[in-house]
Amino acid sequence: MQLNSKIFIAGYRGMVGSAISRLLRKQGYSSLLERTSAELDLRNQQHTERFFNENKPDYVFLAAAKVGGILANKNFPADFLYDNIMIESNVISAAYKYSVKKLLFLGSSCIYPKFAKQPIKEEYLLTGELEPTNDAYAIAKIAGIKLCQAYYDQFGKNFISVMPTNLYGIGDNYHPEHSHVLPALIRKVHEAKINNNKSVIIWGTGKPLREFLFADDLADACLFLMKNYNEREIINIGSGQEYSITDLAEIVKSIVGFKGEIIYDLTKPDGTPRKLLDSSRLNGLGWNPSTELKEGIKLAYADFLKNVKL
Ligand code: GFB
Repeated sequence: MQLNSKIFIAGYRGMVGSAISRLLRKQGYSSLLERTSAELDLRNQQHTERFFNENKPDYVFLAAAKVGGILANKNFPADFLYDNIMIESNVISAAYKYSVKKLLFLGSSCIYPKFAKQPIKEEYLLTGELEPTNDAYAIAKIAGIKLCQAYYDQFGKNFISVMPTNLYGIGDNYHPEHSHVLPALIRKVHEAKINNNKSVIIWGTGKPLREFLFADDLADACLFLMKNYNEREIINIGSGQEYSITDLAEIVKSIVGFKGEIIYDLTKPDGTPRKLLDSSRLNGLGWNPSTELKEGIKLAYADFLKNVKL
Protein backbone atom coordinates (compact mmCIF):
# COMPACT_ATOMS: atom_id res chain seq x y z
CA MET A 1 0.00 0.00 0.00
CA GLN A 2 1.51 3.35 -1.07
CA LEU A 3 0.92 6.64 0.75
CA ASN A 4 -1.01 7.88 -2.31
CA SER A 5 -3.03 4.67 -2.84
CA LYS A 6 -6.78 5.22 -2.91
CA ILE A 7 -8.12 3.67 0.28
CA PHE A 8 -11.85 3.30 0.93
CA ILE A 9 -12.74 3.08 4.63
CA ALA A 10 -16.30 1.76 4.59
CA GLY A 11 -17.88 2.84 7.87
CA TYR A 12 -15.38 5.63 8.59
CA ARG A 13 -17.71 7.31 11.09
CA GLY A 14 -18.05 4.23 13.30
CA MET A 15 -15.74 3.49 16.21
CA VAL A 16 -13.56 1.08 14.21
CA GLY A 17 -13.63 2.94 10.90
CA SER A 18 -12.75 6.24 12.56
CA ALA A 19 -9.83 4.60 14.38
CA ILE A 20 -8.55 3.21 11.05
CA SER A 21 -9.00 6.61 9.41
CA ARG A 22 -7.11 8.39 12.23
CA LEU A 23 -4.24 5.94 11.99
CA LEU A 24 -3.94 6.14 8.21
CA ARG A 25 -3.91 9.96 8.30
CA LYS A 26 -1.31 9.92 11.05
CA GLN A 27 0.89 7.66 8.94
CA GLY A 28 0.62 9.96 5.92
CA TYR A 29 -1.87 8.16 3.68
CA SER A 30 -3.30 10.98 1.63
CA SER A 31 -6.05 9.55 -0.62
CA LEU A 32 -8.66 8.32 1.80
CA LEU A 33 -12.17 7.76 0.43
CA GLU A 34 -14.75 8.35 3.15
CA ARG A 35 -18.52 8.61 2.88
CA THR A 36 -21.22 8.86 5.53
CA SER A 37 -24.08 6.37 5.31
CA ALA A 38 -26.32 9.29 4.26
CA GLU A 39 -23.97 10.03 1.34
CA LEU A 40 -23.55 6.38 0.37
CA ASP A 41 -25.95 3.66 1.50
CA LEU A 42 -23.88 0.49 1.16
CA ARG A 43 -27.03 -1.61 1.46
CA ASN A 44 -27.93 -0.30 -1.99
CA GLN A 45 -26.16 -2.19 -4.76
CA GLN A 46 -26.58 0.49 -7.45
CA HIS A 47 -25.20 3.23 -5.22
CA THR A 48 -22.31 1.05 -4.10
CA GLU A 49 -21.37 0.07 -7.64
CA ARG A 50 -21.58 3.67 -8.82
CA PHE A 51 -19.25 4.74 -6.02
CA PHE A 52 -16.69 2.06 -6.91
CA ASN A 53 -16.95 2.84 -10.62
CA GLU A 54 -16.43 6.57 -10.06
CA ASN A 55 -13.69 6.32 -7.42
CA LYS A 56 -11.84 3.07 -8.23
CA PRO A 57 -10.35 2.42 -4.78
CA ASP A 58 -7.11 0.39 -4.63
CA TYR A 59 -7.68 -0.87 -1.07
CA VAL A 60 -10.79 -1.34 1.07
CA PHE A 61 -11.22 -1.62 4.84
CA LEU A 62 -14.74 -3.01 5.25
CA ALA A 63 -15.68 -1.68 8.70
CA ALA A 64 -19.24 -0.67 7.82
CA ALA A 65 -21.79 -2.76 9.72
CA LYS A 66 -24.94 -2.70 11.77
CA VAL A 67 -23.61 -3.38 15.27
CA GLY A 68 -24.81 -3.35 18.86
CA GLY A 69 -24.69 -5.10 22.19
CA ILE A 70 -26.40 -8.24 23.37
CA LEU A 71 -29.91 -6.75 23.62
CA ALA A 72 -29.82 -4.89 20.29
CA ASN A 73 -28.71 -8.13 18.63
CA LYS A 74 -31.48 -10.06 20.33
CA ASN A 75 -34.23 -7.52 19.62
CA PHE A 76 -33.41 -6.54 16.02
CA PRO A 77 -32.27 -9.76 14.31
CA ALA A 78 -33.82 -8.81 10.96
CA ASP A 79 -31.83 -5.55 10.82
CA PHE A 80 -28.60 -7.21 11.87
CA LEU A 81 -28.95 -10.01 9.31
CA TYR A 82 -30.31 -7.99 6.39
CA ASP A 83 -28.19 -4.85 6.69
CA ASN A 84 -24.95 -6.72 7.20
CA ILE A 85 -25.51 -9.23 4.41
CA MET A 86 -26.39 -6.43 1.99
CA ILE A 87 -23.38 -4.28 2.95
CA GLU A 88 -20.96 -7.21 2.65
CA SER A 89 -22.39 -8.53 -0.62
CA ASN A 90 -22.42 -5.12 -2.28
CA VAL A 91 -18.97 -4.01 -1.14
CA ILE A 92 -17.17 -7.31 -1.69
CA SER A 93 -18.69 -7.92 -5.13
CA ALA A 94 -18.00 -4.30 -6.20
CA ALA A 95 -14.42 -4.65 -4.94
CA TYR A 96 -14.05 -7.64 -7.27
CA LYS A 97 -15.79 -5.97 -10.21
CA TYR A 98 -13.78 -2.75 -9.95
CA SER A 99 -10.41 -4.46 -9.41
CA VAL A 100 -9.63 -3.53 -5.80
CA LYS A 101 -6.12 -4.84 -5.03
CA LYS A 102 -6.87 -5.91 -1.48
CA LEU A 103 -9.86 -5.87 0.86
CA LEU A 104 -9.89 -6.40 4.62
CA PHE A 105 -13.23 -7.54 6.04
CA LEU A 106 -13.98 -7.08 9.74
CA GLY A 107 -15.84 -9.99 11.31
CA SER A 108 -16.50 -10.63 15.00
CA SER A 109 -15.67 -13.15 17.71
CA CYS A 110 -19.38 -14.07 17.91
CA ILE A 111 -18.98 -16.14 14.72
CA TYR A 112 -17.55 -18.95 16.87
CA PRO A 113 -19.67 -21.62 18.61
CA LYS A 114 -21.28 -20.66 21.93
CA PHE A 115 -19.40 -23.41 23.75
CA ALA A 116 -16.16 -23.34 21.76
CA LYS A 117 -13.04 -24.65 23.48
CA GLN A 118 -11.03 -21.76 24.95
CA PRO A 119 -8.98 -19.95 23.87
CA ILE A 120 -10.79 -19.99 20.52
CA LYS A 121 -8.68 -20.91 17.51
CA GLU A 122 -9.60 -19.83 14.00
CA GLU A 123 -10.32 -23.40 12.95
CA TYR A 124 -13.22 -23.71 15.43
CA LEU A 125 -15.45 -21.77 13.03
CA LEU A 126 -18.61 -23.77 12.22
CA THR A 127 -17.82 -26.62 14.61
CA GLY A 128 -20.85 -26.06 16.89
CA GLU A 129 -24.04 -24.11 17.55
CA LEU A 130 -23.99 -20.33 17.72
CA GLU A 131 -24.96 -18.19 20.71
CA PRO A 132 -28.69 -17.46 20.12
CA THR A 133 -28.60 -13.83 21.33
CA ASN A 134 -26.43 -12.87 18.36
CA ASP A 135 -26.88 -15.61 15.77
CA ALA A 136 -28.33 -13.24 13.15
CA TYR A 137 -25.24 -11.02 13.30
CA ALA A 138 -22.96 -14.05 13.42
CA ILE A 139 -24.57 -15.64 10.36
CA ALA A 140 -24.17 -12.36 8.44
CA LYS A 141 -20.50 -12.14 9.44
CA ILE A 142 -19.90 -15.79 8.53
CA ALA A 143 -21.46 -15.06 5.12
CA GLY A 144 -18.99 -12.17 4.71
CA ILE A 145 -16.05 -14.45 5.54
CA LYS A 146 -17.27 -17.08 3.09
CA LEU A 147 -17.74 -14.46 0.39
CA CYS A 148 -14.17 -13.21 0.80
CA GLN A 149 -12.91 -16.79 0.66
CA ALA A 150 -15.04 -17.54 -2.40
CA TYR A 151 -13.54 -14.57 -4.30
CA TYR A 152 -10.11 -15.62 -3.07
CA ASP A 153 -10.62 -19.19 -4.37
CA GLN A 154 -12.56 -18.52 -7.56
CA PHE A 155 -10.89 -15.33 -8.76
CA GLY A 156 -7.60 -15.16 -6.85
CA LYS A 157 -8.66 -11.97 -5.07
CA ASN A 158 -6.68 -10.93 -2.00
CA PHE A 159 -9.74 -10.46 0.22
CA ILE A 160 -8.85 -11.23 3.86
CA SER A 161 -11.04 -11.52 6.98
CA VAL A 162 -10.06 -10.55 10.52
CA MET A 163 -11.95 -11.46 13.71
CA PRO A 164 -11.73 -8.88 16.48
CA THR A 165 -12.71 -9.64 20.06
CA ASN A 166 -15.10 -7.34 22.02
CA LEU A 167 -14.15 -3.73 21.30
CA TYR A 168 -14.40 -0.37 23.03
CA GLY A 169 -12.80 3.03 22.52
CA ILE A 170 -13.09 6.55 21.21
CA GLY A 171 -16.43 7.34 19.56
CA ASP A 172 -18.23 4.31 21.00
CA ASN A 173 -22.02 4.01 21.12
CA TYR A 174 -23.31 4.89 24.62
CA HIS A 175 -26.98 4.13 24.04
CA PRO A 176 -28.42 2.89 27.36
CA GLU A 177 -30.04 -0.25 25.85
CA HIS A 178 -28.31 -0.93 22.55
CA SER A 179 -24.63 -0.48 23.36
CA HIS A 180 -22.00 -3.06 24.27
CA VAL A 181 -21.12 -3.73 27.89
CA LEU A 182 -18.14 -1.41 28.35
CA PRO A 183 -19.74 1.80 27.06
CA ALA A 184 -22.94 0.80 28.87
CA LEU A 185 -21.06 0.47 32.16
CA ILE A 186 -19.22 3.78 31.66
CA ARG A 187 -22.53 5.53 31.13
CA LYS A 188 -24.44 3.80 33.94
CA VAL A 189 -21.71 4.18 36.53
CA HIS A 190 -21.17 7.83 35.59
CA GLU A 191 -24.91 8.52 35.85
CA ALA A 192 -25.09 6.73 39.20
CA LYS A 193 -22.23 8.89 40.46
CA ILE A 194 -23.67 12.24 39.36
CA ASN A 195 -27.12 11.30 40.68
CA ASN A 196 -25.65 10.20 44.03
CA ASN A 197 -27.25 6.76 43.66
CA LYS A 198 -26.39 4.00 46.13
CA SER A 199 -26.17 1.33 43.45
CA VAL A 200 -25.84 0.61 39.74
CA ILE A 201 -27.76 -2.09 37.85
CA ILE A 202 -25.90 -4.37 35.46
CA TRP A 203 -27.35 -7.10 33.28
CA GLY A 204 -27.17 -10.84 33.88
CA THR A 205 -25.14 -12.63 36.55
CA GLY A 206 -21.87 -10.72 36.12
CA LYS A 207 -20.14 -14.08 35.62
CA PRO A 208 -19.58 -14.20 31.84
CA LEU A 209 -15.98 -13.68 30.82
CA ARG A 210 -15.05 -11.31 28.03
CA GLU A 211 -11.85 -10.16 26.38
CA PHE A 212 -11.56 -6.47 25.42
CA LEU A 213 -9.49 -4.65 22.82
CA PHE A 214 -9.11 -0.88 22.42
CA ALA A 215 -10.34 0.20 18.97
CA ASP A 216 -7.09 2.05 18.16
CA ASP A 217 -5.18 -1.18 18.78
CA LEU A 218 -7.57 -2.95 16.43
CA ALA A 219 -6.91 -0.27 13.78
CA ASP A 220 -3.19 -0.84 14.21
CA ALA A 221 -3.67 -4.61 13.77
CA CYS A 222 -5.80 -4.03 10.66
CA LEU A 223 -3.13 -1.88 9.03
CA PHE A 224 -0.49 -4.43 10.00
CA LEU A 225 -2.54 -7.23 8.41
CA MET A 226 -3.33 -5.17 5.33
CA LYS A 227 0.43 -4.90 4.83
CA ASN A 228 1.50 -8.37 5.96
CA TYR A 229 -1.27 -10.97 5.68
CA ASN A 230 -2.42 -12.50 2.40
CA GLU A 231 -4.07 -15.79 3.43
CA ARG A 232 -7.64 -16.97 2.83
CA GLU A 233 -7.89 -18.19 6.45
CA ILE A 234 -9.47 -15.88 8.99
CA ILE A 235 -7.24 -14.40 11.69
CA ASN A 236 -8.14 -13.50 15.29
CA ILE A 237 -7.35 -10.13 16.88
CA GLY A 238 -7.54 -10.16 20.67
CA SER A 239 -5.72 -8.85 23.72
CA GLY A 240 -5.36 -12.21 25.49
CA GLN A 241 -6.78 -10.81 28.77
CA GLU A 242 -10.24 -11.79 30.00
CA TYR A 243 -12.36 -10.30 32.78
CA SER A 244 -15.68 -11.22 34.35
CA ILE A 245 -18.41 -8.62 33.87
CA THR A 246 -18.35 -8.03 37.64
CA ASP A 247 -14.58 -7.36 37.55
CA LEU A 248 -15.12 -5.03 34.64
CA ALA A 249 -17.82 -3.13 36.54
CA GLU A 250 -15.43 -2.78 39.50
CA ILE A 251 -12.70 -1.38 37.24
CA VAL A 252 -15.15 1.11 35.70
CA LYS A 253 -16.35 2.09 39.20
CA SER A 254 -12.80 2.82 40.31
CA ILE A 255 -12.01 4.90 37.20
CA VAL A 256 -15.26 6.88 37.37
CA GLY A 257 -15.00 7.21 41.15
CA PHE A 258 -18.28 5.59 42.21
CA LYS A 259 -18.46 3.66 45.47
CA GLY A 260 -22.02 2.26 45.39
CA GLU A 261 -22.91 -1.40 45.08
CA ILE A 262 -23.63 -3.50 41.99
CA ILE A 263 -27.11 -4.95 41.52
CA TYR A 264 -27.67 -7.74 38.99
CA ASP A 265 -30.71 -7.69 36.69
CA LEU A 266 -31.24 -11.40 36.14
CA THR A 267 -34.05 -10.81 33.62
CA LYS A 268 -31.34 -9.80 31.12
CA PRO A 269 -29.30 -12.39 29.20
CA ASP A 270 -25.72 -13.41 29.94
CA GLY A 271 -24.99 -14.52 26.40
CA THR A 272 -22.07 -16.80 25.78
CA PRO A 273 -20.27 -17.79 29.03
CA ARG A 274 -16.76 -17.16 27.74
CA LYS A 275 -15.20 -15.75 24.58
CA LEU A 276 -11.42 -15.59 24.65
CA LEU A 277 -9.67 -15.60 21.29
CA ASP A 278 -6.46 -17.45 20.61
CA SER A 279 -4.48 -14.72 18.84
CA SER A 280 -1.25 -16.67 18.58
CA ARG A 281 -1.35 -16.66 14.77
CA LEU A 282 -1.34 -12.84 14.78
CA ASN A 283 1.17 -12.60 17.62
CA GLY A 284 3.41 -15.01 15.71
CA LEU A 285 3.45 -12.55 12.79
CA GLY A 286 4.82 -9.93 15.19
CA TRP A 287 1.80 -7.88 16.27
CA ASN A 288 0.73 -7.25 19.87
CA PRO A 289 -1.71 -4.74 21.40
CA SER A 290 -0.31 -1.79 23.32
CA THR A 291 -3.22 -0.41 25.37
CA GLU A 292 -3.87 -1.89 28.83
CA LEU A 293 -7.55 -2.18 29.75
CA LYS A 294 -7.45 0.42 32.54
CA GLU A 295 -5.58 2.89 30.37
CA GLY A 296 -8.05 2.32 27.52
CA ILE A 297 -11.08 2.76 29.79
CA LYS A 298 -9.62 6.05 31.05
CA LEU A 299 -9.28 7.26 27.47
CA ALA A 300 -12.82 6.10 26.62
CA TYR A 301 -14.24 7.76 29.74
CA ALA A 302 -12.49 11.04 28.88
CA ASP A 303 -14.00 10.83 25.39
CA PHE A 304 -17.42 10.09 26.90
CA LEU A 305 -17.17 13.14 29.20
CA LYS A 306 -16.15 15.36 26.30
CA ASN A 307 -18.52 14.18 23.59
CA VAL A 308 -21.61 12.47 24.98
CA LYS A 309 -24.65 14.52 25.92
CA LEU A 310 -26.80 12.77 28.51
O1 GFB B 1 -21.03 -6.47 25.24
P1 GFB B 1 -22.27 -7.25 25.25
O2 GFB B 1 -23.54 -6.52 24.97
O3 GFB B 1 -22.23 -8.41 24.18
O4 GFB B 1 -22.46 -7.95 26.70
P2 GFB B 1 -21.68 -9.91 24.05
C1 GFB B 1 -21.44 -8.66 27.34
C2 GFB B 1 -21.89 -9.14 28.70
O5 GFB B 1 -22.08 -8.00 29.56
C3 GFB B 1 -23.21 -9.90 28.73
C4 GFB B 1 -23.31 -8.11 30.25
O6 GFB B 1 -23.10 -10.97 29.63
C5 GFB B 1 -24.20 -8.87 29.27
O7 GFB B 1 -25.30 -9.44 29.92
N1 GFB B 1 -23.80 -6.79 30.64
C6 GFB B 1 -23.96 -6.34 31.92
C7 GFB B 1 -24.21 -5.81 29.83
N2 GFB B 1 -24.49 -5.12 31.93
C8 GFB B 1 -24.66 -4.75 30.64
C9 GFB B 1 -25.17 -3.57 30.03
O8 GFB B 1 -25.59 -2.62 30.67
N3 GFB B 1 -25.15 -3.55 28.66
C10 GFB B 1 -24.67 -4.59 27.91
N4 GFB B 1 -24.68 -4.48 26.58
N5 GFB B 1 -24.22 -5.73 28.48
C11 GFB B 1 -21.70 -9.24 21.58
C12 GFB B 1 -22.64 -9.43 20.44
O9 GFB B 1 -22.01 -10.16 22.54
O10 GFB B 1 -20.37 -9.43 21.21
C13 GFB B 1 -22.24 -8.58 19.31
O11 GFB B 1 -23.94 -9.17 20.84
C14 GFB B 1 -20.74 -8.62 19.01
O12 GFB B 1 -22.92 -9.05 18.20
C15 GFB B 1 -19.90 -8.54 20.27
O13 GFB B 1 -20.42 -9.78 18.34
C16 GFB B 1 -18.44 -8.81 20.01
O14 GFB B 1 -20.22 -9.97 24.31
O15 GFB B 1 -22.50 -10.86 24.85
